[in-house]
Order: sequence, then C-alpha cells, then structure tokens
Amino acid sequence: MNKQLIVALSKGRILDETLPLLADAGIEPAEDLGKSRKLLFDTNLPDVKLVVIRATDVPTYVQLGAADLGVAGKDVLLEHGAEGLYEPLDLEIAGCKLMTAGVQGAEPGLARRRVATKFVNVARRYYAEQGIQADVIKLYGAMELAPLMNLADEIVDIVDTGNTLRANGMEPRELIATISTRLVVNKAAMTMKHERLKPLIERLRAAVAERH
Ligand code: PRT
Ligand code: MG
Repeated sequence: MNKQLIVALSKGRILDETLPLLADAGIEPAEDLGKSRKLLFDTNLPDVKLVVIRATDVPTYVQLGAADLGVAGKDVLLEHGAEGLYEPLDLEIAGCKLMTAGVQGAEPGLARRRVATKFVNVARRYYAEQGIQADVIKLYGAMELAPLMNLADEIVDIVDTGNTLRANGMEPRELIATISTRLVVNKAAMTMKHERLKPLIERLRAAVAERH
C-alpha cells in the first residue's frame, strides 16, 4: 500500500503563513517554493510531498484523494462543499470576513437584487436564508467594480481591512462568515493512513497553539 503523504497547499497569500506552521510540525520543503516553477516538491521527510496549487483547487485534490491533506481558506471550503473532507484543525491564519457590500450610502433595495461574486454557492445559500430574491452573477475577480459599472447591486467578497471596498466607493453590509485557514483531510486517507496522519495533525495543532 502506498503510504506516501501528499499535502496540497494553496499558493498566494496563505502560503507564506502556512510554511512556518508546517516547519514547526517537522515538514520543510527541500527547496525554496517561491524560487521554483515546479508544482510538486520533495520535503525533508522521504514520505511527504507538497503540491502548490490554486487555493480553489485544494478541496478538489483532497476530496478526490489526489492529495491526502490540504490547506485552504474556509471561504473556499464553504463554496466547494465538505463532501469527502474532514476539517480537523483551524490553522488560525489569513483571517478575514466574507461579507456583502454595496455602494456607499446606497440602499440595498427591496426588489430582486443582482449580486456579483466568485462565491456563487455561498451567495445563493445566504440570500435564500435571508428570504431575499437574488440573481447571482459569477465573476472571477475585481468584484468591487461590478456595482460601479451597474453590473450588480451588491457583491459578496472577502473583506479584511475594508480598504479595497472604500477605495472603490463601497461599504461592507452584512457578515456572512468569519474566515480562517483550515487543514482538510481526505476521509479515506484518514482511515487508511491514520497512524501516519494522527501525529502530524497533532504536531500542527501544537504549532497553532504555540502561537497564542
Ligand atoms: O487569485 P484569487 O482570485 O484566487 O484570490 P486572491 O489572489 O485574492 O487571494 P489568494 O489566492 O492569494 O488567497 C486567498 C485566500 O486568502 C482566501 O481564500 C482567504 O481565505 C484568504 N484571505 C485572507 C484573503 C484576504 N485575507 C483578503 N484580504 N483573500 C483575499 N483577500 C482580498 C479580497 O478578495 C479583497 O480583494 O483582499 C481584498 C480585501 O482586503 P482589504 O484589506 O482591502 O479589506
Ligand atoms: Mg491570487
């Protein structure tokens, strides 16, 4: 049986905060991830490899078992859905909020709302729960532009400082979810590779706790 462990990491802003936690848990990439165009990396441990992929692809890799475990934002996990995934640990990094936002001073309006977002599943669920009729428009970036261009009345996006919204004449409205980065584990791997995974998860848990 293949007892190799593949860890899927989100590239982008989460990666820099993930690597010190992994190092504290005893896993270090064999080469500098930032200086390479490679996507699959050896580590100091012969049975552990890292893949560095789009944050939105991490749940797919782990769910389908191409990776045994992964690191992804709760926003990405909420949008993807939890099927086939365990979420044993909050890594407590890259904190932010998933919010609705609109043009400063504008009333949301009572009629059907047009909502631009890359989080279409989260948005549909949220507006349905609120009993608000919404037409959700899928965008892949620059959501802040949509209300200014009259493409949408509102957006659902990640907010940290709120500077991006303010710089575009927008303001946050409702909080949908508080977000942080999570460790996810393939459900089958959790059973099949439990002896290998358990101590690794516990070392990561200790590394997170040490930061507080
Ligand atoms: O490239 P892609 O479209 O996938 O996203 P990205 O480049 O914006 O983000 P990426 O891939 O580097 O990291 C995304 C993950 O980081 C998310 O899944 C979150 O879990 C986490 N995270 C934490 C954030 C932020 N903080 C954040 N501030 N992701 C995005 N932002 C963006 C946000 O989209 C908005 O444009 O920063 C802007 C808001 O920041 P403030 O400080 O101006 O409010
Ligand atoms: Mg990016």
